Amino acid sequence: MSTSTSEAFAEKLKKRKTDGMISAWIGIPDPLLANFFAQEPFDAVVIDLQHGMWDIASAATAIGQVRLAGKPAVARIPVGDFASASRLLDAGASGIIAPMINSASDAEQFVKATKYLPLGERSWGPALALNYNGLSPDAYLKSANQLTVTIAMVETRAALEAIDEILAVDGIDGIFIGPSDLSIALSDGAALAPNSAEIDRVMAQALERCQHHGKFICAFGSDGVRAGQLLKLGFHFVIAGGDSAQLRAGARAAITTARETAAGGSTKQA
Ligand code: 3PY
Ligand code: MG
Repeated sequence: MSTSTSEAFAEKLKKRKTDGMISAWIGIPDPLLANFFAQEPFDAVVIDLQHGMWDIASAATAIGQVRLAGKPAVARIPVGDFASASRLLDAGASGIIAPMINSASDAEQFVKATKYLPLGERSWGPALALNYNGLSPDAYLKSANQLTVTIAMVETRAALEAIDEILAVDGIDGIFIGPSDLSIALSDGAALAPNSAEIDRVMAQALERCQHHGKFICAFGSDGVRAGQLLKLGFHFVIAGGDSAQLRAGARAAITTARETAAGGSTKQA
């Protein structure tokens, strides 16, 4: 169940053999919420430790809840918190997203924490990961670098300038565009415009650089429409809004339907 799905996930992304994955994105720090989102037809669930309010123990439990639901779990770490990156892999995450990777040197530090030798210097201790994937310690040591993905966020001017160097780092499997921070960076702090034409242009250029380097590309989409546009562009892994937005939209839709039905308008089931 969860084992093969979670392990196949990294392989599919690395080979870019996917029609485009859509992942949940969970910031509300409740492992059971992660389990509920994993029941929906998402291809993965991201646990966001950067802007979400997770601590490491609740995030580890959430990863278990996602795997219990048969889905791969990915974790986004806080800026520069590479120590947590290896702990979250130990807890069974199939991938780590690191924000604000601005140079080849940042990317190398990130790889050090997430890949075993010879690619990096990940330290040994994958107790929960072994419980979920059923591999022997030796088999896990030999395969973990392939079975997990190390994803660098590109969301600053410096990162855009260094994108080829970041993509060239052995062990960086793909990049993730953060359109909100990128829009703030490109406007020198004047605007939050993650869906602007300028961001679209940068997204297309980043996709082209990833194709050149044979690596995959992911991005945050604020809703389903934006996620669909990114998939159409050729992105391999996208977000269709975070948990709080999706929960509130669902609640709003139910209230609107109830009011319309009570008023004798639409009787359509939600
Ligand atoms: C961004 O858009 O900056 C992100 O980091 C997505 O959450
Ligand atoms: Mg960001």
